[in-house]
Amino acid sequence: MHCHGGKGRHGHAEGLKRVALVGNPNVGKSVIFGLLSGRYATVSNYPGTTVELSWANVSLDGGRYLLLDTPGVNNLIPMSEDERVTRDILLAERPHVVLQVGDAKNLRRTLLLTLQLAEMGLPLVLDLNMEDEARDRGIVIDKAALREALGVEVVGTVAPERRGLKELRQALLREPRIPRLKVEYGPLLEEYIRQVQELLPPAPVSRRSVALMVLSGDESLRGWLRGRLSQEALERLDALRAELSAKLGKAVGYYINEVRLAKASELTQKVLRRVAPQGGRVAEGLSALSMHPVGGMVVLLAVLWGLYQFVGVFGAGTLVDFLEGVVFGRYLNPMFTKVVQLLLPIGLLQELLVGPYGLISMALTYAIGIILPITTTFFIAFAVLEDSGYLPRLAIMANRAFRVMGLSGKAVLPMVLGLGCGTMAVMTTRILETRRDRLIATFLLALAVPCSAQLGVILGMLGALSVRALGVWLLSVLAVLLLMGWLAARVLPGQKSEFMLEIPPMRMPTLGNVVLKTLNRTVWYLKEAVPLFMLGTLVLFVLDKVALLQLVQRAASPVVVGLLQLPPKATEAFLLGFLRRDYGAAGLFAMFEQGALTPVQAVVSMVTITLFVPCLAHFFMTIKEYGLRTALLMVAVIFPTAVLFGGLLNWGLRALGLSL
Ligand SMILES: Nc1nc2c(ncn2[C@@H]2O[C@H](COP(=O)(O)OP(=O)(O)OP(=O)(O)O)[C@@H](O)[C@H]2O)c(=O)[nH]1
Ligand SMILES: [Mg+2]
Repeated sequence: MHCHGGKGRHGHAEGLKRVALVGNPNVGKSVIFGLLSGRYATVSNYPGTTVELSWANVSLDGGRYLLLDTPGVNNLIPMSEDERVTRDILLAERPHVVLQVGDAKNLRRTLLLTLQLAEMGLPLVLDLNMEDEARDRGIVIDKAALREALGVEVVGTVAPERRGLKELRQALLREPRIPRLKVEYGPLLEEYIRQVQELLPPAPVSRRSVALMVLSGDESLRGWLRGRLSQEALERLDALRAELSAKLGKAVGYYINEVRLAKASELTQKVLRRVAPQGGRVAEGLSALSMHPVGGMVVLLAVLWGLYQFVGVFGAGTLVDFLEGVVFGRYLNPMFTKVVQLLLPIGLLQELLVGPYGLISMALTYAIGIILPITTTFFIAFAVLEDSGYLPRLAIMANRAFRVMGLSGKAVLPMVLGLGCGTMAVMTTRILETRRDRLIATFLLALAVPCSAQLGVILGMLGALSVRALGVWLLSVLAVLLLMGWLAARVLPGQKSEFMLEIPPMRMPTLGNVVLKTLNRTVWYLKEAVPLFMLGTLVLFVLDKVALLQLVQRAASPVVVGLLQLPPKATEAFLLGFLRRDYGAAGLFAMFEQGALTPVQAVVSMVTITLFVPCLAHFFMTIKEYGLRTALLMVAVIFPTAVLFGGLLNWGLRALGLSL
C-alpha cells in the first residue's frame, strides 16, 4: 500500500547477479524477500498481494546480488497481468538463479511450477516454506529424496519464524544448478515441439519451453514473437498449433497441463509421507464457519461490529476527541496562534496559518487531529483482517451477489482492499483476468468504496448520530454499488471470467507484521495526504480572499442547497473532496461537530461524498492503468450519479419523515 524506490519497472543496477523469487500466490515470497533484504514488502494472507516487481540489493556472504520479488503465478502461461510480470521477467532476462518458494502443504502444485521452470532451463533453488502448517496437517516431505530427484538444492523454511533461513542462504551461495527433470509429452506432441522449436528465435530460456508456450496458445507471447519473427513464420506457428489441436481432439494447453500434472503427482507420491495431523482444528472450524451461508453472515456482522467499535467508537470518538479537542483545540492551536501573531505581524500571513482556512488551524488539525487517529486504528484493524485470511473468505461469501452483478467474485478482493486505499486497490485489479472485469471493478472502487480515512470519519460521525443513520448510509451505498455494477456489466460487453480463488488457511496475525504494516501505511498516508490537504486549504484560502468562495457557493447552490438541501458551506467540503474524499468528509465532520448539520443532512452529505469523484491519487492511478479517456469517462459518470443519488436519498428521507 505504499511505494518506495524499488518497485515497478526496474531500470537499475546493471551487472549484478539476479536472484528471482518465484512461486505460487500467497506462499511467503514477500516474507522471504523482506528477510533476505531487510526491506519491507507488503505481506498479507491472500493471493495477489504483490502485483508488481520489487527489488533490493542484498549481500550474501559478501557477494552482491539483486533480489527480485515477483507476483505469484499458478502457471507460466499467464492468465492475468500480474502473472505476466513474472513470466516476462524470466523470459526477458535470465536470472542467475530462481529461488522458487513453494507451499510445503501443497507440494503437487509447487512441483507443477518447478516442472515448468525446469523446462525453461533455469538454475533453481527450491524452498519449501510453511513447513509448520504442513506438519499440522500431517505432511512430511523427504527433502533428500526430492533433492535427488530434481538435482537441485531443496530447503525447508518457516519464514515468519526465520526457521531454515541460514540453510536457504547457504543454498543460494552454492553453484546453482538446472533441475534435471524432463517431462515427456508423447510422440505426437514431441514431434510438434521439434517443428515449432526450429522456427523460434533465440531466447534467454530454452526453446523447448517457448515452443510449449506457443503450442499452448499463449496470447501474451504474441508481442514478443512479433518483434522477432517474420509474418510467414508467425502464420506457420498458428497453423502448426491448429493442426495439433485437431489431431489431439482437445485444446493443446489443456493436454500439456494434464501431462505435467501427472508428472507432478508421480513425483509427489515418491517424496511425500503422511503422518497423524497435529493441530489446526480451531482454525479449520472458524474457516468453515466464515464461509457458511448463515454462519458467514454472523461472522461478517461480528467483524463489522468489531470494526465499528475499534475504528468508529475508539478511533473516531475517543482518540479524535482527545487529539482534535484537547491537543489541538486546547493546546496546540492557541499556542500556534500566539506564536504566529508574535512572529508574523502581517495579517494575511497570520490568517494563512491560523485563520478559518489556515494551514495549521485547518489542514494540520484535520490531518492529524481527525484523520490520523482514524486511519491508524483502521490500518491496525485491517492488517489483522488481512493477516487472518478472512478476506478471501469474504470474497467467497460475496461471490453470489457479485455474480448477480455479472462480475467475477474475485473482484471482491480488490473492492475490499479498496477500504484500505482505493488507489492501491486499482492496482490489485490486475489479478482479474479480463479487462472488462478490471474496468468494472475500478469503476465501482471509484464510485462506491470509501477508503479507510473516509470510512472512519463516516463511522465516527454517523455512529455518533445513531445506528439507524449508519444503516441508511450502508444500505444506500450498497444499493448504488449493486445497481451501478449491474448496469456496468450490461453496458460493457464481454465474458465474465471464472471465479477461482485460492483460500489460504486462517492464521493468527503476527504482532510484528501488523505493527510494521500499520507504520508503513501511516507514513505513506502522511506523505501522500497531508500535502494535498495543504493544497486544498490553500485553494479555499485564496478563493475566500479574492471573494470567489461566495461565488462558487452560489454557483453550486442549486445542487448543494437546492437538490441536496445542505448548508451552503458544505460546498467547501465537496471542493476539498475533489482532492481527497476523506478531507471532504472531515470538513463535513467538523460542520457536524459544530451543530451545522441536521441528522438527515449528515446522512445525505456522507452518502454523496462517499459516492463522489475518486480522490486525485486514485484518478491518476486510473489514468496510469487505463488511460486518460477512460478515467475521465468514469468521472463523468460518477459525478452526476453521486449528486443525483444524494438528491434522491434526501427526497426519500424527507418524504418518509424517518427520524435518524
Ligand atoms: N504459518 C506460516 N505462515 C507463513 C509462512 N510464510 C508466510 N506465511 C504467511 O503467509 C501469508 C502470505 O505471505 P506473503 O509473503 O505475502 O506471500 P507471497 O508469496 O508474497 O504472496 P503474493 O504476493 O500474493 O504472491 C502471510 O500471511 C504470511 O504471514 C510460514 O512459513 N508459515
Ligand atoms: Mg508477495
